[in-house]
Amino acid sequence: MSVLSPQKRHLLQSQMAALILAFLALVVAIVAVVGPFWWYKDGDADGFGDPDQRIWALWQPDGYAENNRDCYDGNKDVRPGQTSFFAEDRGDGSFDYDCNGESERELTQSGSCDNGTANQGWEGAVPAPGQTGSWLVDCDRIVHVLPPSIKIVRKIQKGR
Ligand SMILES: [Ca+2]
Ligand SMILES: [Ca+2]
Ligand SMILES: [Ca+2]
Repeated sequence: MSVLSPQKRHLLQSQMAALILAFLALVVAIVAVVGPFWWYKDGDADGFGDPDQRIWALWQPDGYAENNRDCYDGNKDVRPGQTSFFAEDRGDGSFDYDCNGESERELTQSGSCDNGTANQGWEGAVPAPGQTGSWLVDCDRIVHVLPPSIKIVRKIQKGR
């Protein structure tokens, strides 16, 4: 067994310290270039992750997304960019399907009957998403009866 001289031991320690510093610099460079290393749970597999459920990993784990933009991870129809409308709430009572923080309604116009010609739309107040209302579709002129009678149908308001 050989014993290192103090000079050789000092040189070896300096080389080890330089090696550790180089390794740490490499890790920092990889994180800066390759990132992100945070992954977000994508329980409904719509490609958008839950901001409240994240893990750290070098590679993307199964069931996780790179982004944290899913506002409701229990429904794959709820995601940023959704443009469809739905008659039922997304699962938590909300109709915010496109994750912009608001429930939009598909139909907002009011209906009217103008000299027997129907301008299609809701009769009365515009119902909330998921609620039904009376939708004016036609005005029937009936001889001797004024104002014209109104045909109405029930229609479900859809929201997103
Ligand atoms: Ca999701
Ligand atoms: Ca979703
Ligand atoms: Ca919305």
